[in-house]
Amino acid sequence: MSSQRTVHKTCNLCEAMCGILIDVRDNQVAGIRPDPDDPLSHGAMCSKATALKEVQEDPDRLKEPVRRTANGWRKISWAEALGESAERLARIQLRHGDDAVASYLGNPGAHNLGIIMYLTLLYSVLKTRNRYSASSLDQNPKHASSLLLYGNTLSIPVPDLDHTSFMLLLGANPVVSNGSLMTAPGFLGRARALQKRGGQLVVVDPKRSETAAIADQYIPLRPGADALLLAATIHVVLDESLGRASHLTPFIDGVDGLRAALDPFSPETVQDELGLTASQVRDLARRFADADGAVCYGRVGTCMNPYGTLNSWLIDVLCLLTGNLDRRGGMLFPKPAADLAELVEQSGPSAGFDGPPTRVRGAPSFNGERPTACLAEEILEPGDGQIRGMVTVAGNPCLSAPGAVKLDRAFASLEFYVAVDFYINETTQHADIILPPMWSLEHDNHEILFHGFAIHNTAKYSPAVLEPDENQREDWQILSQLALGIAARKHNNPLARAALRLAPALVSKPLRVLDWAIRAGHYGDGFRPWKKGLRLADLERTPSGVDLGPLAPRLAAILERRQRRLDLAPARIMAELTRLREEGTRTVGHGDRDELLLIGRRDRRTNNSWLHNVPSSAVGRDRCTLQMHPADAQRRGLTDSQPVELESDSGRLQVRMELSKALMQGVVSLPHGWGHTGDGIHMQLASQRPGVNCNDLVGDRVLEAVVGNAVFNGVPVRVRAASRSSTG
Ligand SMILES: Nc1nc2c(c(=O)[nH]1)N[C@H]1C(S)=C(S)[C@@H](COP(=O)(O)OP(=O)(O)OC[C@H]3O[C@@H](n4cnc5c(=O)[nH]c(N)nc54)[C@H](O)[C@@H]3O)O[C@H]1N2
Ligand SMILES: Nc1nc2c(c(=O)[nH]1)N[C@H]1C(S)=C(S)[C@@H](COP(=O)(O)OP(=O)(O)OC[C@H]3O[C@@H](n4cnc5c(=O)[nH]c(N)nc54)[C@H](O)[C@@H]3O)O[C@H]1N2
Ligand code: SF4
Ligand SMILES: [Mo]
Repeated sequence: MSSQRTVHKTCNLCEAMCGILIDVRDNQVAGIRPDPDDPLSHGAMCSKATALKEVQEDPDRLKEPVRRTANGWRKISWAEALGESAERLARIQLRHGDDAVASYLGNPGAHNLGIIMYLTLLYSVLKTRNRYSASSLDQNPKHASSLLLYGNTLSIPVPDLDHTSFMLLLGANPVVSNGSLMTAPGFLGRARALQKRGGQLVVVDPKRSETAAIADQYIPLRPGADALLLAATIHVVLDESLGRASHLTPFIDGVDGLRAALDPFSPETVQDELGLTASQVRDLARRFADADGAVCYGRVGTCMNPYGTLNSWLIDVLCLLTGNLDRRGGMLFPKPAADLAELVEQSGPSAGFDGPPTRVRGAPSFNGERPTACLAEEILEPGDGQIRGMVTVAGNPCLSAPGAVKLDRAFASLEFYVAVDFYINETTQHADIILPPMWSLEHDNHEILFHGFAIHNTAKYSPAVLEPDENQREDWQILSQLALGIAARKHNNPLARAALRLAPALVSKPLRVLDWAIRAGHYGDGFRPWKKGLRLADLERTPSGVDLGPLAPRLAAILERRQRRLDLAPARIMAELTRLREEGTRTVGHGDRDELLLIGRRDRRTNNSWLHNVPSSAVGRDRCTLQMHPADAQRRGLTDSQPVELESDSGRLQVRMELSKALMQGVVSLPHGWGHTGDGIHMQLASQRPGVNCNDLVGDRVLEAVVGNAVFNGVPVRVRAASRSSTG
């Protein structure tokens, strides 16, 4: 590589997929700038992009495998690290059965083509039913709703943000998060453009969030009440015949069943519980139905919720009934160059809802995975199928998952644990061996998942920026070698040995496999060399990305191909509506007058739990504070900046107060991803500003009903002045 150059890259830190230009001098990052020519992001970039360089240069980042010993961490060779990890995991499985080893995949895995491709190999070797991931913390309800409606967990419609004239947004704060399951770089600019062309943004949230602050209308809603609001809104659409026929009408079944199930949810009936007047709901429904192109979008606030799947489903059905599904300006299905939804479909039917329930409490599994909120008990509870060995990849569940204290104890008790990660953090501190992969600047990539959720069709190749050290490995190399090593030990017979000797030669670089996926995809040549079609080489030749055009209606064709109809009265959803009628939305609270409901928040400079060790995020005011409305504070005699004690049924912690009128009364907010305490972690900057872990307060008992998603929001807490001023 020459000593001075500029590389076109896609930032992999969040789902927005901003195109960036990285100036490189002497194999170091000299600067990071937005790429104005990227056909998706058009020069959008946030300040967090700096962290790409900072993680690269972080002295705490591991580059070689380490082993935990009585005298601290010791560097070991890759051969030793991989060999011993394979040996120990295989031994546990041979002795105690396949389920005795679990895997957990964290959020950054979704951005890493190598992980997406080769984790499957590891899964196929481990054959364990104890598979867990961050998906059951944040988005399985949406995947479940898509499976119910469209027959594929990855067929998720996204807002046609650049053409819509009405956006109803629930439980998301894209001005800060930059969007999720909606890849829309530069959300703020796009929202302003929507308003400029006469459109409206309406935000429903317990907090006047940064997104609500720019909205045309802000509707404060108690945590967990979305299902009631959505049910009542659709009730109005059906009751007032506001629905619109569309090209999808011939595909719809079950409207009468839905109408009957929604009967108890008229705005007049639910208004007291909802906390909004019937006329507010009717007005919202009418404006949504009247708009020339409307989108309804809900994210983590609607998923991390006892009614997550129901919410996600009602959101799509509201769009469908008002003629806003699969139309310009409404919700549309992206058409990516390498279509993961179709690749997954071709590899066989999804495990969907059919997996066996969990061993200890019989919670549902979904899509071949068990709820991460059940992980701790599956490790701690003795018996057949108890987890004794663990592989984590790009995850930090001991901070990120509910019941964090218990999970920490569970991880500490494991017989053997190997982590694929480059930080020694709250979770990986418990590992016996850590296998650190290269950082994203050191390898090439293609955001195969998030192109599938993008609001404009593009395809981009993201090359390596810097030369790695000779001894570094990529995630896919680590995962494939670990998988083959385990297979060799589990299937120790001559035939398997011969096959496994050949196997490493068959393991291809992920980007080579991607080329096949692109050629087989919507824009490819279908492997007919005489036909012109998109290839990986075209992406490489167009460094800012290939523009594949705006999203366009395609659901009817998808449904025809899948021989599917749109069922508006599936049993699982009907059962949820019955539960909503019988139990209401106050399932999480105790009705204690002193109680407040805890919700989460995100901060511009961080990313979940793992960007607190870079200088740009470790500056400025304390961001791990408890936000509370001044009236709630006054009632308790609390003041700004005061240390308070926060207690839930699951735990207790001390934190500093921050008065904020943005919150509804009765609701308090604490960010997640903090709590970098203890001697075990090796993240110097993060340890200096540890904050507290809100998941010490979030218990693991309450689950979303259909898929067992974690319920982080609406947790009842009690707050009082701290007895001593020792806060996190
Ligand atoms: N209370 C509460 N809890 C929450 C949330 C909330 O809103 N409230 N949000 C939830 C959400 S949405 C999510 S997604 C989860 C996230 O939960 P997790 O995915 O479990 O945790 P992260 O904090 O994202 O940790 C990511 C880990 O991946 C490592 N990593 C980064 N890049 C790479 C890579 O390229 N390869 C490998 N192998 N490792 C890498 C980092 O070092 C870090 O250890 O947290 C959830 N927890
Ligand atoms: N800067 C930054 N960006 C991130 C991340 C980060 O940690 N930091 N994390 C990334 C990840 S993994 C994800 S999944 C996305 C998430 O992206 P978003 O879904 O946009 O998540 P949040 O920003 O947490 O916004 C959730 C909103 O839901 C509200 N809320 C809470 N409970 C309820 C409820 O019951 N009903 C309703 N209607 N609203 C509720 C909260 O007040 C908050 O405003 O962000 C990604 N981007
Ligand atoms: S918005 Fe997300 S993708 Fe864009 S620069 Fe910021 S962190 Fe990176
Ligand atoms: Mo997430």
